[in-house]
Amino acid sequence: LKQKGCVIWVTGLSGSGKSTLACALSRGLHSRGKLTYILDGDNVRHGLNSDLSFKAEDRAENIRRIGEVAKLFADAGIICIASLISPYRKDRDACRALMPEGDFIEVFLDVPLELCEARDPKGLYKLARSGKIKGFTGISAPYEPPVNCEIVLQQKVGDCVSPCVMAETVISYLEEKGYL
Ligand code: GGZ
Repeated sequence: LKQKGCVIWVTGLSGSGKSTLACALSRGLHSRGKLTYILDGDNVRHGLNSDLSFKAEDRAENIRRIGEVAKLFADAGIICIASLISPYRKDRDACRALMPEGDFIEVFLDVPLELCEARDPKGLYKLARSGKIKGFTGISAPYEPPVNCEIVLQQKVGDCVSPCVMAETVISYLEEKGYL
């Protein structure tokens, strides 16, 4: 097997486009003949992590488990894309520490809260503002942006950035680092 596995860790607010980027990235890598697997926080919370809530300790456990599973995929030579809010720096750093140097690539979807809230694809921000969801990231729970991550994908209000273009940025990075 020639493929070297790694973990691409996509972090950002709800509605920042993590799942969309993960899909576009996965498609781009498939078209280059690479095996990928997406671990999406929202999906994994329906199965493996269905016992976990959104309080800080449970988010930490959600992230820890996804980090461990992502490591297994990477060990198998697969490019594992983990997309979850992962709001706490220490939880993300703990996942990074599981991996060999260089094999954890953190991608920050840097999208202003006002843009995520304007999109509100599932109506969750509205519920959070009205107090119907407590401890919602960005509204009533913290989000700690990465300080030294590998890739920052910034969007500003009024920007129109296609997911494919963002995926290509990540793919170029992987090429440069010898993962493709
Ligand atoms: C943040 C919440 C919450 C609260 C439900 N805070 O945008 P979505 O809807 O589809 O994805 C979000 C998902 C967050 O799950 P993660 O596993 O990514 O979170 S974490 O990494 O913090 O463990 C959001 C929805 O669940 N959601 N309640 N209170 N997002």
